[in-house]
Amino acid sequence: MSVADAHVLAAYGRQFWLRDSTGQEWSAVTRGRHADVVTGDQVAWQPLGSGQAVIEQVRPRRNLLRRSDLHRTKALAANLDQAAIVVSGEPPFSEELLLRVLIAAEREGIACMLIATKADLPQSMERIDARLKLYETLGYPVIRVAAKADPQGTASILQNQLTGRSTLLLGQSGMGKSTLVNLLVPGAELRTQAISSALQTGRHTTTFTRAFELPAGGWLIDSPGFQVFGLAHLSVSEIEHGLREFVPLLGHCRYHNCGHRHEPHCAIRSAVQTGQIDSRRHALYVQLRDEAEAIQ
Ligand SMILES: Nc1nc2c(ncn2[C@@H]2O[C@H](COP(=O)(O)OP(=O)(O)OP(=O)(O)O)[C@@H](O)[C@H]2O)c(=O)[nH]1
Ligand SMILES: [Mg+2]
Ligand SMILES: [Zn+2]
Repeated sequence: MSVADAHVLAAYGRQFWLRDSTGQEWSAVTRGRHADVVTGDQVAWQPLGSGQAVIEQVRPRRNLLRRSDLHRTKALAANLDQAAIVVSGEPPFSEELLLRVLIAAEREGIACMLIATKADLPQSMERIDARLKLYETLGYPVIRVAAKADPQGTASILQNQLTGRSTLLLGQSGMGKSTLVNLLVPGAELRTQAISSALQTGRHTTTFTRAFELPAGGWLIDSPGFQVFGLAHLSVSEIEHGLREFVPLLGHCRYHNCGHRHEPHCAIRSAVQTGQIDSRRHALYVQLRDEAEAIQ
C-alpha cells in the first residue's frame, strides 16, 4: 500500500520527525545508512507501527541551504521560500557570519531578510544601526523588533513577512530566534520539549532544526545557533556573485581573472575607494576569497 508523502518537521542526527498528510506525526529513521534527509523535505515513507516510521525516499528539492568545511557538508533546510537571519546588538552579531549566510543563500536562490531583535535593550540597536542601514541600501529587508518589550507589535510585523511562506530562522546563538518562534507559534515550546524528549536531546539552547506551522499558514523553521559557517562548497565566482553590490561591476576590471585585491584598474576596488562599495564588506570578501582559493 502506498501512502501520501510526508513533511519532515525535524532532523536530529539520523532521527527525523514527520508529519503525514492527515496531520499525524511520526518519529522516523531512514532505510539503511542513507541519512540525507533534512527539515523541509517531502519524503515517501511507510509506517512501522507504534508511531514509528521509515523514510523511503526524498522528493526532489527546490533548494537546499547548506554550509560546509573541507570534510563535510551540513544541510540546514530544504524547500525554503526565504531565510531570515536574526541579528542583535546584544551580543553584537558577526558581520562575517552574516555575509557567509547571505552568500550561501544567494547561491541557492533563496531570498534573505534580516530580523534585528532586542530593540528594547539600551544601545542594542544604536550599536548596529549604521550596519543595518547598509544592508537596507543593498536591498535586504531589515525588520526591527522587540520581542520581549512589544510582543504584539513584533508578532504583527513578522506575520506580514512570514505568513504563507516557508522561512528558515538562522543566526548566532543567543540572538533570539527561538524567542520569536515561541511568540508566533502558540505551544511551540511544548512541542519542542516533546520532540526533544522523544529524540533525547537537551532543551535550552536549540539543538536541532525544526519546522513549526504558523497559525495563519506557512512554516517557520528554528535552527541551532552557529559559530562557523563554511563555504567550501562554493566556487570563487559564486562567492563574488554573493555580494550583490559587486555583481554590476564584475567583468569591468582590466583583468578578466581579477581577484579585486591588489590588481590595477579593478572596478571593485575603485568603487571601494569612492565609497560606493563598503570597505568592510570588501575586506570580508577578500578573506573569503583567500579561504576559497586555499582549498581549490
Ligand atoms: N531583552 C530582550 N531579550 C531577548 C529578546 N529576544 C530574546 N531575548 C533573550 O535572549 C536570549 C536568547 O534567546 P533565544 O531565543 O533562546 O536565542 P536563540 O537565537 O534561539 O539561541 P540558540 O538556540 O542558542 O541559537 C534569551 O535569554 C532571551 O530571553 C528581546 O527582544 N529582548
Ligand atoms: Mg534557539
Ligand atoms: Zn577587480
